[in-house]
Amino acid sequence: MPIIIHTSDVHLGAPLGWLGPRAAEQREELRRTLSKIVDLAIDQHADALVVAGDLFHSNNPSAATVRFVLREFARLTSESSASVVLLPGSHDSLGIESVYTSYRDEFGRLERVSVLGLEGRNSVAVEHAGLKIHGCPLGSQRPDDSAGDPDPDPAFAFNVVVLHAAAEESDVEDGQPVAASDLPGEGWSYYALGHLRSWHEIEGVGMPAVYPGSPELVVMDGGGQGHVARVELRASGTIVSKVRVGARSVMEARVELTDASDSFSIAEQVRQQAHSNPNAVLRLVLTGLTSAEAGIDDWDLVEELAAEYFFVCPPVRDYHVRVSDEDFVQLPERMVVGRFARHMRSRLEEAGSEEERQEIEDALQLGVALLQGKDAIG
Ligand SMILES: [Mn+2]
Repeated sequence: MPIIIHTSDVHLGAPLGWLGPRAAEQREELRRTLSKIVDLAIDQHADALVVAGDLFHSNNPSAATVRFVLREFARLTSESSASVVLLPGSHDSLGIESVYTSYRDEFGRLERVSVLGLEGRNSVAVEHAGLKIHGCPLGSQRPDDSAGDPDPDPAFAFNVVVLHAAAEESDVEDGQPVAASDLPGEGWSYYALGHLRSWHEIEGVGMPAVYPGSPELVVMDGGGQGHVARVELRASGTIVSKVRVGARSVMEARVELTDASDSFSIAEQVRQQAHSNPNAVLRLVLTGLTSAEAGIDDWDLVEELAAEYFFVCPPVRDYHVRVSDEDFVQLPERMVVGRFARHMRSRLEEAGSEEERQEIEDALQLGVALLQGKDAIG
């Protein structure tokens, strides 16, 4: 029975600047992940490795990154009978500037490695497995928009279609899964989808339709990344298993600041929610109310925790600054700090939006700290 390893959205060469000092290490991890996927395809005696778009983060990856990919695919095809089927995505889309066009000869020299959409190729036959893999390039990748959806080839026992797409109407940056009704019709054994960063299965298609998501962490979101799909095509039906290949995970801690006195005690609360883990990216959400005088220093908190996780993201500030009369007793009106605080409080009362309110609260807290001579900026 044919076996496919299906991945997408590897985003090799992504700058990953949001990871600050760990970015280079994570870029290396993305490469290591591709090697792990190749290892998996070899171990599983896969008939095909399908990449459903965005193997590269852009159409200008470094030459070293492209050479690495070519080397890994050469290793796969020499150590196994697998074919490699690549669909250009939205980041590495087809066109004159495409990485697949720039390195056309290099990809062309590799046996059993095909780029769908290049040179008019819209399907790849894996004869010994009775398998045909069809590409469905979208939008500008499609040479002729009226070309329509591909049709399964009845000469093959198994037909698989590869798509890189999200739902057209979506207010989420990453996109929503396509609707079952937007997928090409009947006769398919499997829909190999790409474009979403997290694992998604589409219901109601009749056959499995799966977004494996990025095999390793590239953006900060729900943490549904880190998997590939192992797809076994049987006459009785298609069986999909979710295989973990990613090294990093995402952890979230929500800390209530109301009774917290300093970053040390906040860090203690964080540790209770998210046990230290050198492979985890920690997302911190600070909630509750803090006094104008508390001067919670995000940076102190991040430093306090940094050594215990792969990376600690700058905290999401979901807290509010309390300006009760009790607090104002501490800030006498005859002093600049008192007048500043009162001025900011009246502005708070007039704030027109939540965003404006947040800004004034930040200014109030920072200003009070500065006027009291604290090293507020760190
Ligand atoms: Mn994409």
